Amino acid sequence: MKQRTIPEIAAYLLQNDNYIMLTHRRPDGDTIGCAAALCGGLRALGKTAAVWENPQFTAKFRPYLDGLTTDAIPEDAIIIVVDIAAAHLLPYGVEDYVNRIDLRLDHHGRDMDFALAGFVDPSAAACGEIILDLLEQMNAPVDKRIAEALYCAIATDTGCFRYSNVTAKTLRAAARCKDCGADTFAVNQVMFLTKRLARLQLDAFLTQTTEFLSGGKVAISQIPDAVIAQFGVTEDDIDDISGFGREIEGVKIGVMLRETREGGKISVRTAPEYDAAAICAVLGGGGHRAAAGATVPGGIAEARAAVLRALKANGVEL
Ligand SMILES: [Mn+2]
Repeated sequence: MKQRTIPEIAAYLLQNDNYIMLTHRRPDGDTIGCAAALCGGLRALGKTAAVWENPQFTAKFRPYLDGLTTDAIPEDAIIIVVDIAAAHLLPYGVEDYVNRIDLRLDHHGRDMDFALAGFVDPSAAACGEIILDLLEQMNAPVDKRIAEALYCAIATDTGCFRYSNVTAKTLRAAARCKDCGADTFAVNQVMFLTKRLARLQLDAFLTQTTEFLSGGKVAISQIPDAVIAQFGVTEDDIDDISGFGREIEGVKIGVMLRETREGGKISVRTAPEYDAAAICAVLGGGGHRAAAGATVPGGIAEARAAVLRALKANGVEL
């Protein structure tokens, strides 16, 4: 990927037209907020733009996407990926586009061969910070709707500004969203202050089944698909579940194991003295220092064995 500057990308977007935004597999608030905001901003500038209809979009984020999505990718469209850390995280249905991604806007400093050109800034807590800079560079009008999409992106990727990835720039970006009319309380209410009973039942299950190792420093939690079915939890209920173990007092490394179609999914959340990305790198995964993930062949048992191996490889005594 050729690294460009924000002004270069702004000039490119202003000169060209016909844009399709792609969001990542199992889309979260950051990728969706970024796609919605960039799409809205480009349209406000008179451009043709749409967000590709990711088959995994969920109900919670649907309001941000209303009227912006398309099922089609025109032959001559310029394809932009937002918050997609690696080629294998392209959404289901567009895997074939892997070698024709024109522009990547992201804050994950990995898989740097992915996309032809773009801007990757690993110091940004959320990709939403980058999109806000880009929209302002283009002099795109940031209205209430765009501001709320960006606020959602930034707030969800920072656990509502509680995580170690938050910088002064992150907080300033949130303030700019508020200046532009974002109803931050309304977004927070949906994203952070509301839980379905099914989620609390899952929390109760995890409370009883989480395994503690290394004198309580390491917590390993497992969510088999059968448990998801039993409680009727949806992806929206558990989009922040990876942080479950790490929130327990004394836990420095919280691990969440789940079953996916690709295999056993491992999510790792760490205290500042440990590096989640390095732990997951042992298993071919990656992410940020405080939050990272990997997927290994097999199911939860294989994922558990793999993460124990990765922890040992990182000097964690079990
Ligand atoms: Mn992100």
